[in-house]
Amino acid sequence: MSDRHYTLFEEQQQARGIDLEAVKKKLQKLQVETPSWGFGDSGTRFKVFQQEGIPRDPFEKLEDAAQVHKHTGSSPSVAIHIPWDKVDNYKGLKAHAESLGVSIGAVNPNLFQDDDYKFGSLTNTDPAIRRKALDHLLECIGIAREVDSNVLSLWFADGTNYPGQADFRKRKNWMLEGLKSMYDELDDSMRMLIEYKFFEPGFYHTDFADWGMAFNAANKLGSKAEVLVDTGHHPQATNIEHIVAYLLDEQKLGGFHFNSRKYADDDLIVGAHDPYEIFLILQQIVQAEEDPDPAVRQNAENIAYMLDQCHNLEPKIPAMIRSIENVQTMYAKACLVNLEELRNAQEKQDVLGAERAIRSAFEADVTPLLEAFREEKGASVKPMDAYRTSGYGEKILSRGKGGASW
Ligand code: AOS
Ligand code: ZN
Ligand code: ZN
Ligand code: ZN
Repeated sequence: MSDRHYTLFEEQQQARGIDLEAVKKKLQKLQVETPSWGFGDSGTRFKVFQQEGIPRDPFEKLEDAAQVHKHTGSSPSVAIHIPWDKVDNYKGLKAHAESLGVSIGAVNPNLFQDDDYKFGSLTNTDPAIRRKALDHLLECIGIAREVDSNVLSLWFADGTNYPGQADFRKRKNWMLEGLKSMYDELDDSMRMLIEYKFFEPGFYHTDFADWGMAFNAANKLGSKAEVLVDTGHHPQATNIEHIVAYLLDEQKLGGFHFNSRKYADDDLIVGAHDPYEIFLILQQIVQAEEDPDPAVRQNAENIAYMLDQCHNLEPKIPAMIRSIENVQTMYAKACLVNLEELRNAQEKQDVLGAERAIRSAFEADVTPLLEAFREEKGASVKPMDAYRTSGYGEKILSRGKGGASW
């Protein structure tokens, strides 16, 4: 790329000891999955606003997701949710994805929208309901096989509202027992990611309330079970990058659900409210990618990055494009930290020097780098503009209102 902005940027980074070619190589490998449910209508408990042009079936969701990848170059797979994306022929769904230049990623079971699960799924006191929940998990393993996916993302709405409502310890053991039965059915290439969330829909307790509980279960299950960090699932002020570093060091960081939160599990556009937080999370991963320990490096390479967002007011496809761009931006910045400078400052206990090593990377304008990277990748240099002028947004209006919703 001969653009003078890029050349200038490259010189500036060289002077900071950063090799931009190496950064571009890392960017090439970045893959952030979009969620099929994020293309459907969604809302709050007060109202689901219907938008025009919403996909009417899982096939159209994949078509919309393919647009995001086409323009950003970094979202080649799509997570599906069963039964929201239930079809008669999963091989056909997989083929449709491939014809669009994407693939099917994580399979997400649904253990929260059936009346039977009112008082818990795998943690229900009724063994027949626990069995039903397990059967659904096993069904999802079968679907994963058909669509050639290696990831099962597990989120349990299981929890309670009042003290005394249920026996914490019994539920802990039922949960583990169910997960163990699922674990035993996984293929060798598969892994199950255990997501935690500190509240909601249970407001008094949730069975996987934090990373420690998910981590403990994953450890007991074995190497095919790992922790999924949803950035929206922590109390205010939680140091998520610390959790990330800890899990990487234990080789138990399975994946992410990226999104932004202000108050609760808001599922807003990642990087929209606190870009520094997502930068700091990704910076821990960049450090792990360069770790002397091959096991830590391997964990960092195998993280399943996913968005888990619902765009209630804004149009869905541009919101996904913006989100992927935000991750690209923050990852690029994270790669601009001079790790040697950081280490030296840490060794010397130079607090401000270390903090500057981190912050100076965040402050860089990486636009020239991202544009060069996308051009080389064959994506759109300016994804949002390219989508807007592509005519796709107008074309899908013929789908009308009343498309898929969660
Ligand atoms: C719920 O709060 C979680 O973030 C889940 O990951 C959930 O599975 C996802 O929103 C789709 O149901
Ligand atoms: Zn109120
Ligand atoms: Zn999530
Ligand atoms: Zn959530």
